Amino acid sequence: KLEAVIFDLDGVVTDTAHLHFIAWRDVAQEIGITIDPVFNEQLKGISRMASLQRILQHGGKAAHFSQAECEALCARKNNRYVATLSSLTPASILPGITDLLHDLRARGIRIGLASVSLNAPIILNALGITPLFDYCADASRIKHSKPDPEIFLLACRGLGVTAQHAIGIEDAQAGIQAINACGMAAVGIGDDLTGAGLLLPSTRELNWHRLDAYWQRLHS
Ligand code: G16
Ligand code: MG
Repeated sequence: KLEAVIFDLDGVVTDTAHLHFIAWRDVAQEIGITIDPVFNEQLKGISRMASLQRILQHGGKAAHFSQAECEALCARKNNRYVATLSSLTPASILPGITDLLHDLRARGIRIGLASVSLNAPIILNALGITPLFDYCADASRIKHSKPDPEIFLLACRGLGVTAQHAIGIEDAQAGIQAINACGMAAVGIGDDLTGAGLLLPSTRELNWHRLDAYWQRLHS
């Protein structure tokens, strides 16, 4: 029986990926590294410090910055990013998500959030949907970002469900890997993801009926 649905935040509930990209692009530019939207795909679901490490590597500057300098660069990126979050309103929720959240609640299916973003609580508040989530995994409590399953397992534990009774929804390849690694059923949002049992081009196609049909198909 399906007991819970666990959502990724960035790219599934709202499109903060673009805001992360703008902030990283500007900080990278200041240290002489250029990043583009294709490279940005690799930063989805990856923690702040891990993102910086990938950017430095990409620019061939991995050994150029001390730990303290890296922390300062992360702080600079986060300040820029957080400043852009004030643009988020309930209208920033991706299509289909609000209806799905209400349909899940009406059916008694528990709702969780598995975002490695330390800013997730601010974002849910800005979107006005904090009360719709039964449990949000606290990103400050995990050691490994996606593709490690840690954040999804933490969400399952917080919801009081086992991974075998839950569906995870992700837009990043690292996120799909994390869902599969804990034995949950994976729903992918996007067109070039591998390993998702159900792949939908956008959240517009995401609804209770499709999730239910997917679950029935897996368990028949
Ligand atoms: C999100 C984004 C990542 C970002 C991470 C950490 O993960 O996809 O690009 O680096 O959060 O965010 P912050 O710097 O706000 O702590 P997720 O798990 O929501 O896809
Ligand atoms: Mg995402």
